[in-house]
Amino acid sequence: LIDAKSLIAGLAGLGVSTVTGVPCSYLTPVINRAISDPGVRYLSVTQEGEATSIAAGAWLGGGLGCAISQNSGLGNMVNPLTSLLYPARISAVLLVTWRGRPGEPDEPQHELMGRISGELLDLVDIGWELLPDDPKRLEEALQRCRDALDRRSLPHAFILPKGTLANEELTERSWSLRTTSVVRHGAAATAPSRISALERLLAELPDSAAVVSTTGRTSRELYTLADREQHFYLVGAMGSAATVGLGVSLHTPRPVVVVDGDGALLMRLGSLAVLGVHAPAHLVHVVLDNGVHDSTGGQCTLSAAIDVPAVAAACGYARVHACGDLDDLAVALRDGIAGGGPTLIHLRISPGSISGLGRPKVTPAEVALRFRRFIGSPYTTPELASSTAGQG
Ligand SMILES: Cc1ncc(C[n+]2csc(CCOP(=O)(O)OP(=O)(O)O)c2C)c(N)n1
Repeated sequence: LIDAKSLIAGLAGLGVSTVTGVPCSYLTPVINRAISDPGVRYLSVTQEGEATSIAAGAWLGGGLGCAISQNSGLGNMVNPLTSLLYPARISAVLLVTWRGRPGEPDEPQHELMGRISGELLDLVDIGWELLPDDPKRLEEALQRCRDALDRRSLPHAFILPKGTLANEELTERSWSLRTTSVVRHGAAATAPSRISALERLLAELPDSAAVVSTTGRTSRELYTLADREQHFYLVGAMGSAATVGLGVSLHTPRPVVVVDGDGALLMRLGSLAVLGVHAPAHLVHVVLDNGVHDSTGGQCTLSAAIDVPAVAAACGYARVHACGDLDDLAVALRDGIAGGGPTLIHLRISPGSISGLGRPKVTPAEVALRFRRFIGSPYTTPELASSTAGQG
């Protein structure tokens, strides 16, 4: 048996700053330890795909994420693994349990995944090995993981068989309900276009702010308006922009502005709960709601029937603005950038895009690397800058 304390210390030694996931009984000791261990931050989420994109955000923010999952959650991880971490060459550690190991009695729902877990990781080009149950071999396994992360800049996985970890007590605080009232700015006669909303957003943001934009035309329009090192364009991983932004935001005092679509937001509605509860104070989540999947031909999303700002407020976002026009957007952005968030800004926009829309010429891996460098570059909070002004 290995103890969870050594495992967490070993992961922290690899540079893991954030551990995040959904429990599995095989993982109980490691989660119980991660929750209380001062060496890492643990984030409970609603779904393993969120854990994967938070881990991606942790790397983009200059740290390293470890996403933990029962192997039945591998399916939930596949989308961000294949369409975000793989193309952007983002390192992460995965800790995946091995329910349904062939030859071990287990529940019927684990049989098939138990048989294919290793092959599934092979298929999605993720290196892996069994987590050793012998403390002496743990160090070597962690060293191999470090080498793999350095060599490939992709996720590397440990598969955790039953009974690998010694028991660990659970000390956890519970969450309390926090709801906010929505600031409703009033409806506009005509909804602005996405490009004009993005133009206004760029005009309002301080240069220190990082921007994470959702897949499809939002990222393409943002890129067309201005291609800057502080932009991270999601090329895939629909619905993951907010959790990527959360992972980034945990690693930097900079404002992090997520630009989302209504279809993408609704695809991962659980993320609103994750952001509301973990409450990144400098994260501003802007939802440009055109009511349709504009990028794929304009089919309706469900958003016309959903009060997105009310959902965000019920999930614990600290500030929520329902905007009617671009001036409201500017007011709400200034409010969000000031901190005290997370802030959700909802703006109804008109469907459609500009003609001659470009696609990023920089590769996702280049975008990721320069974004990570940007986050790590010197940053002084505006308050600090003014208080030290004149000191030469
Ligand atoms: C998992 C997944 N399903 C479907 C798609 C195809 N897809 C790309 S963009 C998009 C529409 C996104 O809609 P929304 O977030 O409302 O943004 P809009 O296109 O309206 O700007 C879809 C369905 C995808 N990229 N990933």
